[in-house]
Amino acid sequence: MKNVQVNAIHLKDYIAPSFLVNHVDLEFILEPKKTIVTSWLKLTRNPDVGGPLVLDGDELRLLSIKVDGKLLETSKYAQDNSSLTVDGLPDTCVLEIKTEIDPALNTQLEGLYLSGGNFCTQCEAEGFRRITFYPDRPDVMATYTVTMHADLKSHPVLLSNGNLIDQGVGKNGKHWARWHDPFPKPCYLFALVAGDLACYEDSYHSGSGQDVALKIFVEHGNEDKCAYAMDALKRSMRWDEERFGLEYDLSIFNIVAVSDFNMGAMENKSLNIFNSKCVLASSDTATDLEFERIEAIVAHEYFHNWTGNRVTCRDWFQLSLKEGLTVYRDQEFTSDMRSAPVKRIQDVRTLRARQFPEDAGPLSHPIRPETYIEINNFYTATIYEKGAEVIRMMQEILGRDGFRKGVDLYFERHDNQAVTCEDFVVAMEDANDVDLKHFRLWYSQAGTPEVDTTWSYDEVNKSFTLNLTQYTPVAHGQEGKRPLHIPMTVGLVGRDGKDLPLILEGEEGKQGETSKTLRFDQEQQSFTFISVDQCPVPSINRNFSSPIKLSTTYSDDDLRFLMENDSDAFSRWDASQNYATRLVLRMVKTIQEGTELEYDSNYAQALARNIADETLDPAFLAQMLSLPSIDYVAEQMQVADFAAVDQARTFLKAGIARELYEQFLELYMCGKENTAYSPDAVSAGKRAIRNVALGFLGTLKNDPKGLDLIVGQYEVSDNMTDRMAALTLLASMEGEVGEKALKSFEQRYSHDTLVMDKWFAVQAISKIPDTLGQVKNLLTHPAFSYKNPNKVRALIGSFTGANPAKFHADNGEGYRFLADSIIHLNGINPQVASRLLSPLGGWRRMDGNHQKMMKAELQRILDTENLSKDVFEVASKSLA
Ligand code: 0A1
Ligand code: ZN
Repeated sequence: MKNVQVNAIHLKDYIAPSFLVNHVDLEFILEPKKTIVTSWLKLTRNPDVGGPLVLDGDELRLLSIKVDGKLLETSKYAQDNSSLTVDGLPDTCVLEIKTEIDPALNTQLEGLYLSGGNFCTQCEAEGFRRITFYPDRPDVMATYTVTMHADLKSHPVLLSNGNLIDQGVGKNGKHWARWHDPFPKPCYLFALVAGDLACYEDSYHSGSGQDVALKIFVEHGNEDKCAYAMDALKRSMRWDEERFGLEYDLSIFNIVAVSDFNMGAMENKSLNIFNSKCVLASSDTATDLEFERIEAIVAHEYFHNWTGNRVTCRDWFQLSLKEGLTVYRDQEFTSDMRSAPVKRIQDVRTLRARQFPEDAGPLSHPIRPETYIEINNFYTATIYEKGAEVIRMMQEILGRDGFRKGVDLYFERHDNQAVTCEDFVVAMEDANDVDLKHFRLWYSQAGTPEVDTTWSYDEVNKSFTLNLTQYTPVAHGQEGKRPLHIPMTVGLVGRDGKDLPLILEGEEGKQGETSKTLRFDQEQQSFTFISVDQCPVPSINRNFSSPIKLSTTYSDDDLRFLMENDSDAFSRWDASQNYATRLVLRMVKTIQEGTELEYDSNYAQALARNIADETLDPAFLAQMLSLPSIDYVAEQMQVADFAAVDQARTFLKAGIARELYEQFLELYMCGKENTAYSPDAVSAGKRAIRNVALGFLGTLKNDPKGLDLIVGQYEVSDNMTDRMAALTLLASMEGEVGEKALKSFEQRYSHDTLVMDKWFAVQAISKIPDTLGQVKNLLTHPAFSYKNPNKVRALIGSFTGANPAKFHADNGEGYRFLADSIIHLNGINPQVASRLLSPLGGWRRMDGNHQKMMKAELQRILDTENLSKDVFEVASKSLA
């Protein structure tokens, strides 16, 4: 490591701020290379805490400081490269600070920067300190008045948080606007936008009769791609009133879409800033999945208005307080808008693909971490997705009404406060008069619990006993794991495929339930059901009631039985995944032993019975027919062998395609619709099943019919979902057919930067022999830029994160490519660089040869001059 100043922050060191800020006045004179920021902070000493005022600052040029209007002598303050300390201040005063910043040079995209010539900000987590000196911590909450001056011609739109209270035209072609936000907020929710933007407008009439002006600002020419996001916003506003009784609290709500953005979107008070990828959609440019994602992200950011903004986090260790809860809320919203089981399946797929590996690897941390070096590295699947699972378990334990009572009490107690995860759990406890002390362990203990199950049926006593054992593996830095309180939902499926009534021993009074949530909170526990008149197949962890890894003694027959009969859609799908994973792993062993692969047709037959079941929702059937990913299967191995998994999975897929050829053709033909494209869930489900069928047909080499269908679909489809599904298959075909399609796509969409991201990604995940060579060539394509996070993720991220068989190539060139990319990006955008790193952290699960190469690349990254904190933290933890 060279030139890195490492300073770990610990939760146990939390102390309240020495000064509070009651109000902030900000003035911006906006110029791309030289912006002058003046702040007037109305300060009050915090009576509980002594010490000087310490303000954070990063890459700021200090011009002057005044206290109550008087210039402060230089001896009264001290400055280093990250802070400004002012001693001897009166208990209340107004501190005036003038600074200069250079937005044009800001390639980190934190603080104030330029995107396509427009000024915009990103302050979470610690970007505000790159705008002005300030106590940049979420427990300092203030009201804001913001005045900005800019060139009228080039930057006609001037926006900030709250309400527009004044505006005018100045001299020399300048104009100005003043905004006031009446709600106290931490500075990470501050936002400013100045630019030349088109506006798509609508309005919302709230349940209590308030009118809210809704505006989406986009680059000129994109106005026709805002309708879906706007509709999603209005549905979110209505849903939050109906489900949680939460109304919007201002008369204006703005969304701005920018092309250069590190994440998906940001919930700044009343001025959400979005990655344009998460707003813009039309049938010709966005896939069904992207429409769904836009809906979810618009909802997520809107829901933050209460869970995050009105009640915020005391410190960044509490990040899951707002993120876990808000993800849970957006998941519930999507379930209500679309198919609940399909949504649950998609969320579990994400959790298993992203959070489980994180929790089993070197970056494992609890949903409330205890230490970090760079907070930007903690916007993780654990904080977000596992955090949402923890909230979901509370709702499972308390019931929907009990959960709602807890949420109501949380807002009653903590509105306009910065609080902790503990405060949320206490509100749940107090509102329901329950004790969740044991449950709290989910907040502090890292790792995915593993639950082993065995069962027995007592023919004589007609009882069924389920034995559960839990164990959480020792994760990085956390020894001595304790048993968790796991809500485990189970059912018993009878021979006729119907659920049996459940009577738990000792609870004879309760009858009629066919699903029951058991309280499993010890290392080992047995649960006996009585009056079970036949030997059932148990259905365990229904609807994924807890985020665990389940190991069972199911026979292949049991899994097929559940695949065809389980009334719980999630468990039915999970049985299918489980079975397919088993088959692929068996074949991997065969490949490794060098013997001939054999195809087992039982799985395809169980799928065939699902295809024949006309009661199934097409969107669900599409999930049933989608094999587990290469990563997921490899994750189940002691030593991952991606090449063998890829080979086995392809063999299985082709076998199924051959066996169910007629069914897939029929699914494809019958699902054809002649109506115009609509992004709604039902239509999307129909396209999903057709494209899954096409994917199977596409695995059959030398099948001209399948190829004709794919090429035909590429050429005639009227929407991006179908076009992209076909292009993905074609891009993995060597020779002219793939090249031709890629060329035509490039020509058709070269003007649309978001669509070009798809073009980059589809080539990065291709199976052709020299995918990496292709990716390297594309780095010099005029549409590619290292400065644009979407481009980097589409091309580099897709190759290293979504093409495991190529990334782990035996010659190590995939690893070298990733390390080179990270080293290059470290100097441009450390956040993006560090987020790309995770695939290298998986070295422990590889064989000795791959391990050596991966570790060498991590070391090469660590040896880089001027390594950012972001990259240093992830690389050093990955190697440790
Ligand atoms: N709070 C936003 C996401 C976000 C997080 C971090 C960022 O910079 C480090 C930017 C945005 C959300 O949950 O949507
Ligand atoms: Zn969020």
